[in-house]
This record gives sequence, structure tokens and C-alpha cells, in this order.
Amino acid sequence: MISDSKPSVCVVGLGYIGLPTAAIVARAGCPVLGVDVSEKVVETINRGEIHIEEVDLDGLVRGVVQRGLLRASTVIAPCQVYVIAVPTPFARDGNHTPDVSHVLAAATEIAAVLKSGDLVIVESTCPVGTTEQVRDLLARLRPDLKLPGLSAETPDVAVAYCPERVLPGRILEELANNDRSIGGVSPRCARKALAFYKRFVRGECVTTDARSAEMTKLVENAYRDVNIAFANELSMIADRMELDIWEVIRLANRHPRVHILQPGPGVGGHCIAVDPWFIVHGAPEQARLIRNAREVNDAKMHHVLARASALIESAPEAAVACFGLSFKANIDDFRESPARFVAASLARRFGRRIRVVEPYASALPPEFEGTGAELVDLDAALETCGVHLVLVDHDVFRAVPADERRHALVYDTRGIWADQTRPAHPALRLAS
Ligand code: SAJ
Repeated sequence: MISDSKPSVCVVGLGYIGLPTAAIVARAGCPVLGVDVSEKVVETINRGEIHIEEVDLDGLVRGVVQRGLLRASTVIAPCQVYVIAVPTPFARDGNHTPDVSHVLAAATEIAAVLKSGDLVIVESTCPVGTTEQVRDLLARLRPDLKLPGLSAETPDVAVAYCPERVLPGRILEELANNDRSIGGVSPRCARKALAFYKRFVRGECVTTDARSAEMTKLVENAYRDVNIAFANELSMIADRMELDIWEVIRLANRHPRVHILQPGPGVGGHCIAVDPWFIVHGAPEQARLIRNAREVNDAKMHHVLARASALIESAPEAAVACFGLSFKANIDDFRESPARFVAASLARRFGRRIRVVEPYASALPPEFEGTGAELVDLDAALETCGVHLVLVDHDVFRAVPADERRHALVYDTRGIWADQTRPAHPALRLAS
């Protein structure tokens, strides 16, 4: 049984989800052990510092470490609740096969210290069936313990799946306030997990079975991916037909039941560009729209690259400003970023003509090395560049007045400079 006093909690994986979760659980008064494979991450957290950027996380971690509620280690120790928040990347087979080996490795370590009354929760985004796989692994490694759903007897341990659904940049707020799906391997497991989440979640916690909760997480991100793909496909059609897509979407969205998302240079980040493939992998024959959406969003990057290249070739003397590298606006996360892919490809092709403006970076990523491209500030780019390529809709870029960019050839992939997107430059028309 989880005692009604504050349970001790072990959070395995101290990344973008694990660390904020560990800190919030500690703030709720539970003693938390955060576990990570990286010595460096562990040392940083034990100093009361953080290794990732997230709004207000630094003060929260400092506070709970100072109060002795959060400590980090590379080794799992006995606790009452275990939360697995490790990455689930693709396998290296080139087929977008989900790799759950980190989840299973964490479960293997937990098995060594597991005891009757404990609760094991998987939070990592997983293919459907992974939580039951974790349960089966625990059962195999600990035949002395009764695991849920394997016999009619009351189990010793509870196992559940509870995905996060927080938005980078708003993680702490959304961890506390978003509703959560809580999927038990059995209804009893869901009830145990619900009691745990109620300690620190203000949003509604809705219980279900583990497989439905796993699918729900994947479906949420696939839904967004499909909707962005619709916008990106429209933008490529509009380029072909020489229409202003921003105007078309603005007008269509005046219909009370139409809400088209915004086209961009593609879809980035570690979630929306990845999770839909977990559904495709589970049901390849049926998941046709979801697979197509992934392909459309990836194709948009190459479409942008081709059009940008044509524009740059049309002005051989001009320096080129690439505005933005991050995967979306107003964050310093450059993982799986289409903007970064386009800018780096242009740097390899056009060398020192390429100037990158990225207020959230202090240096260019390694793939720019040796290309001759340089990182410049916004003023320098606006003053010296004859081609302006908008890749990220950072607020500072939005705020650039028309006067300061009127002289330039502009390709705005985010539609932030509406006054400059019409009419398209002839080179952009040819490249569609
Ligand atoms: N994007 C567009 N057009 C849009 C909206 C987004 O091109 O209209 C692009 C962004 O520029 C970015 C990508 O999509 O490259 C993803 O950005 P995002 O803001 O849609 O989502 P993420 O990846 O930051 O966070 C998502 C969220 N999922 C949903 O909104 C369904 C978040 O709630 C999840 O917790 C997170 O994935 C996750 O961890 O799974």
C-alpha cells in the first residue's frame, strides 16, 4: 500500500519531462530521488542548478534541492513510487521503428529494488502495449512478487501508464494544470496512480486502461501533425497556383467550423515529428493518412529549401539572412528543427553568403562548421542582407517594421510579414 503520508518517489530520466516532474512532485512535499545516466546532469542538479532551459524551472529546482526534497543520483534506490521518463527514440533501422530499450532498462533496474506495495508508472511516449511489456518484464525478474493482470490474486505491485502532454516553454504550468489520462494495467492500478497524480495535478485526472492511455498520447500528437500537414500541403498548392496562402487561411478560418493551422518550413521537435510513426508502426496497413501527413510535413522542408535556393540564385551578389534556427517560436530548442536543416543546407551550398540570426543561440550548431556562414545579430542582418528568409516566427522577428526590410527579397515561410508576401518574387514562382 502507498501510505497516506507523502510517498518517496524515484523519477528515472531527468530530461525535459523528468526533471520538471521530479521538481513538482518534490514541491508537493514528497521526497524525490531523480535518477539519470549522466554524472554531469546528476552533479548539476545536486548543486541546485539545471541543465535544460525552461521557464521558472531554475528557481523551483534550487528551492527543492535546498530543502532536501530532491536529490539526484545515477543509481536507483528503493522508493514507493517509480516514474519512468526516459526517451523512446527510433531504432537505427531507418524504418521509424520505436526503440523502447531505455524504458525496459529502467524497469530492469527498478525490478532489483521493487517491493510489495510499490507503484511503477511509465510516462515516456510509448507504442501501445509497452506498459504491459514492462509488467511482464517485472514479473519475470521478480517471481516472488505478484504483478497485476496475470492472475486472479491481489497483486503486490501496481503498474500504470500516464503520459504527459506539456508544451515546451509552458511545462511547469501545464504539468500542474493540464488534464491527465491515467491508464492502469488493471482498474486497481489506475486507482493507485490516480491517488499519486492528485497530489500535484490540479487538472482533471481521468482513469482508463494502459493501452488506451498509450494510444491517446500518440493520437494527440498525430492529430496535430495531420492538421499541420493539411496547412503545409495547402501552402505548397498555393505556391503552385501563385496564391497567398496566409490570406486564404485567414478567410477560410472565418467559417465557424474551420480552424486551419499555420504552414511553416516543416514540423520539428521530438514529439510531433516522431510519435505518429509509433502508430504507423503498430498498424501500417491502416495508418495511411497519418503516414502521409508525416511525409507531407517532411516534404515541406525540401520544398522550402528548393524555393529559397532559387531566390538566392536570382540575386547572386546579395548576402542572405536566415531568420531563426529553433524548431518553433521563442524557445532555444534546436532539436529536429526544419529551420536548422534549411539554414545548414543553404550554408553548405552558398557558404559565406549565409548569415544566421538566432537570438536564442550563442553559436552556430556544429554542422555549420567550415561552411563560412556566420551568426549575426538582427541589426547587422537587416542592414547587410539583400535576401531575407524567415524560418522561425520569433516575436523579435515579427516586430521588424516594414521599412527595415522593404529593400530585400523576402521569402517568409511563417507568414509573419504579411505586408511583404505579395506578390511573390519571380524566382519563387519558378521554384514552386
Ligand atoms: N507548427 C506549425 N504550424 C502550426 C503549429 C505548429 O508548423 O500551426 C510546427 C512548429 O513550428 C513546430 C512543430 O509544429 O516545428 C511542433 O510544435 P507544437 O507547438 O505543435 O508542439 P510541441 O512539439 O512543442 O509539443 C507537442 C504538444 N502536442 C500537442 O499540441 C498535441 C504538447 O502538448 C506535447 O506534450 C508535446 O508535443 C509532447 O511532448 O509530446
